[in-house]
This record gives sequence, C-alpha cells and structure tokens, in this order.
Amino acid sequence: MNFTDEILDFLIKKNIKTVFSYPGEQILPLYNGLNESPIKNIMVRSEQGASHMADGYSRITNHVGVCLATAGPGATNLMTGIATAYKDSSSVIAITGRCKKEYINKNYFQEINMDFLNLQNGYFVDAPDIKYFEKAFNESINTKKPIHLNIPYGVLLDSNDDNNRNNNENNYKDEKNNKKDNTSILNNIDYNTTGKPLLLIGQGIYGNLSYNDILKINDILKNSHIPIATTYPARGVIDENNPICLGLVGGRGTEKANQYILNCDTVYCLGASLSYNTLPPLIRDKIIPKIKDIPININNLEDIELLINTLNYKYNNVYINNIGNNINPNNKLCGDYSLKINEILNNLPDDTIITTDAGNHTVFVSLLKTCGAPKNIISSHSMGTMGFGLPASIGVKFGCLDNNIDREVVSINGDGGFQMNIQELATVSENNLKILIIIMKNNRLNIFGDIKNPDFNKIADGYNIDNIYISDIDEIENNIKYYLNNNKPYLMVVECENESLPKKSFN
Ligand SMILES: Cc1ncc(C[n+]2csc(CCOP(=O)(O)OP(=O)(O)O)c2C)c(N)n1
Ligand SMILES: [Mg+2]
Repeated sequence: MNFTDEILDFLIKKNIKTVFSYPGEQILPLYNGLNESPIKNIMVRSEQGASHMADGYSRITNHVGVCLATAGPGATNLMTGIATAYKDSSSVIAITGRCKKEYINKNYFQEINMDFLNLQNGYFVDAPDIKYFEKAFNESINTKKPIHLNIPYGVLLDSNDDNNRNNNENNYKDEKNNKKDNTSILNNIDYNTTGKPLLLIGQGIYGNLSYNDILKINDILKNSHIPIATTYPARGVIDENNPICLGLVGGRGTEKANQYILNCDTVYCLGASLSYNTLPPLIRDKIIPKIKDIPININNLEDIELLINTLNYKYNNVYINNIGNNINPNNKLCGDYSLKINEILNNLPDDTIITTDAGNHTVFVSLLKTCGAPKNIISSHSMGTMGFGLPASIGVKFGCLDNNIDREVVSINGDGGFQMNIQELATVSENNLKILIIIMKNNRLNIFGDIKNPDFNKIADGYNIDNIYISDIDEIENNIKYYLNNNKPYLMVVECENESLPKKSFN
C-alpha cells in the first residue's frame, strides 16, 4: 500500500466525511486519491476559503474539520483561516504538500518554509508513517486548535512498509492521558459559599461532546441555582431567555451580566479562555482575582451534571432568585441598518445558525439576536477576520449535511468583507447548498471609509444563484419565506444606510 492510500483509510476511519481542498502539483496524489474515495472532496476557489470552511465545519460538529492545499501559495492562502481557527480554538487539520525531500531549502519551484502554519503545532511528515496523522488528530481534538501536516511529494508515493517508517518515537509519541477524575477536581476547589457566585461558561464546555449532547446541555444548566453568564462562542448553551442566564459578558455583553460579574464574589469559570473580548482591560483586573477555574474534563453530559449538582449543593442556602429576565440592551438601536438586521432575524427560525463576517453587522447581529440554541451565531471572535462569513457558512452547511443537523444556515455579511471571499459563491452554487446569503450594502467599511461595490446581483447571476435586491424593509419577510420554502441557495442584497455602533459597555 502506498502512503496516500493509508492516509485515505485513516481519514475514513476517523469518520472524516468532507475535506475542503484545492489541487496543486505537490499535493496531487492525495487530492486525486480523495476524489476516488468515499470522502467528499469539495474543491474551493481559494485556499483561504478551504481553511475557513474546515473551521466552520469543526465549530458546528465539534469534530475536526480538514483542509488541504499545495505547497507555497496554497499554504500561504490557507494561513488566514488557520489563524482564525487558532484564535477561536477550533479543531482543524491543515494538510499541505511539499516538493520532494531532496529539493527542500534549495529554492525549488514553490518551495518555502511552511512552518508559519504551525501556530499551535505542525509535523513535517518525513516518512510514510500514519502515526503523524494519529498524533495530529489527537492533538487537534484535545487542544481544539489547528494542527498542520506538511508532506513531501515523494512521501505520498512511498510504500508504507516497516522499513520506511520513522523509528524516532519521540517525533510522534502520544501524550499520556494523565487527566484527573472530575470528582477529585471538584473536591479540591475552595468554595467561597458566603458570597454571591457566578458561573461563567465558555466554549470549553463542549469538550468532547457530540453535537446531539451539546443540545442537551441546556437541560442540565437550567437546574443551576447559580446565575450563569457566557462568553460569546458559548452563547445559547443555555437559553438566553431563561432568567438564570444573564447573557454575554464583555464589551458587547449585557448590562446584567457585566454588572453581576463586577459585583459578585466568586466567578466559577468553566471552559473560558478569558480573552480580552470577555474581560476587557477596564474590568479585567477587578475580575481576575475572583476567578476560580474549574478544570474538569468534559467527555459526557454527566460531567456537567456533576458540576451543577456540586455547586447547587455548596450554595444550598443562598439560592438566588429574582434575577429577572435578561435580553440584550438593544433598545438604543433604531437606525436603518440595525432595523433591517432585526427584521431579518425576526423572520428566521430561532435555531438558525448565523455566520457573520467582521464589521458593524457583526455587532448588530450580536446585540439583536437572543440565542436559544448552541452555535446560534458563528463568528470570528478573536481574529475579526473579514471574509470569514461566506466560507464559514459553507463549512457549517456541510457539517449539518454530514451529521443530519436540521437547522437553517444563514450568512450575514457586510459589502466589504463579502468581497474578500466572494469566489466561494462558486462552491455554494456547484454543490447547490441551501444557504441564505445576505449582503448588507451600505457602501461603507464602517469607520474606515466608503467602498464602491460591484453589482452583486449580476455576480450572483454569473454564479447561477437566485438573488434579489432589497431596498425596503417590508420586502425582507417575503423573501426570507421564499428562501425557506425552497431548497437552493438564495442571495439577498439588502440596501441600508450607514449606522454607527452604540457605545461599548467597557472599553
Ligand atoms: C481581513 C481584514 N481586513 C481589515 C479588517 C479591518 N476592518 C474591520 S471591520 C472593517 C470594515 C467592514 O466593512 P463591511 O464588510 O462593509 O461591514 P459593515 O461594517 O458595513 O457591516 C474593516 C476594514 C479586518 N477586520 N479584517
Ligand atoms: Mg459595509
């Protein structure tokens, strides 16, 4: 068997159903092999699209997303998506090709050092040994980070018999599983049960849970006696309509969550990285001393149940009620841009998965959407990548199709960011993906200046995607209905006036 075939077998064994890729000389054996395998090999139109798609796929499925590109320009194009996945802790495997080993470092065609993709870690696959893949997959799943595999052309063609394997075990030794058990972790926490507690939940709560289990977390959290606030990527893990949920913490957080985190005595922190989005500089130093990290391992729902039961037991006498209902402080939003976003959100099913790009629309969606389901909004939180929204929605859609996730997928974009990966309309069209693609056309890059736009409808026509131009807010409802009742992509250009953002809670 040659190494390419062994890689394909490995991917199938790991339940990889879709790979996002672009061909090139140095990766061709694997690219061609994928086309002949049961795995869907989705050809993108730029490698940046592939890495964002793998990221979107991982975010919705909680499994790894895989992207593949050739050496040199293929690898550099992947980079923005890999950095985005890295900053938001998304499990992505990036496979790149390389010239034959004898040409490495010799100014060969497309030969550059590709270690820039190793933001978390990466492996140079110098021998046809599948342990590199095992190692990379384990690492990506355990760390929730992108891991890079760089394979020289010759190695792809090598036979994988024992003589060719790498004998240096240190290169790929599996990490020892020395995780402690959750009961002892919880017993070792110093509970400060005299004061006011808050449970702050980040996306680490998803642990190694399946998508279906992630949907059930709400049923456990709603029994908490302790108020819960979340980070952005964890929004919807508990229904934000539930009074026990104070909503999002941070610069764009709810007043209730932000007041509570400032005034409480202890913040029990589960699976939150405490980025500057969650704890902006102005409040950071006041909160950090009150944080008690709960480093439990989440492999099944009982792990979360144990935590909630423990906290309820410890805080039995200080049952907290009358927190009141809490929704985002959106009453100040009344401009044309935000009203149109609101109208869009109101006409979509509540559990729709919305991907956003980077710009004012990102903030309007965040402030106006009440998240009742996990992964209601998928966004580039910590990188703020323009061009993320469309390809991420494609990855999300494939994740839904592969896992029978029956939710609508809607991509809301600014007119600037949309043009950064506009070519992926081809991927939408070619695969007839039912995605509602919305471009908020304000001819503006928010505070940065104006932008001249092409005729987006003509572009959609060119890609053979059904589309409409909307200038009046009253046209939104019927067009969304039309989209929902059909089984194909639909592109809506929504003309809107520029609108400034409301002030942040903290700067
Ligand atoms: C790749 C990249 N380049 C530049 C920026 C800086 N930036 C953030 S938002 C923005 C303007 C976004 O405008 P648009 O896409 O039209 O969205 P809108 O604000 O109109 O909703 C820019 C230039 C960025 N976040 N990402
Ligand atoms: Mg704009």
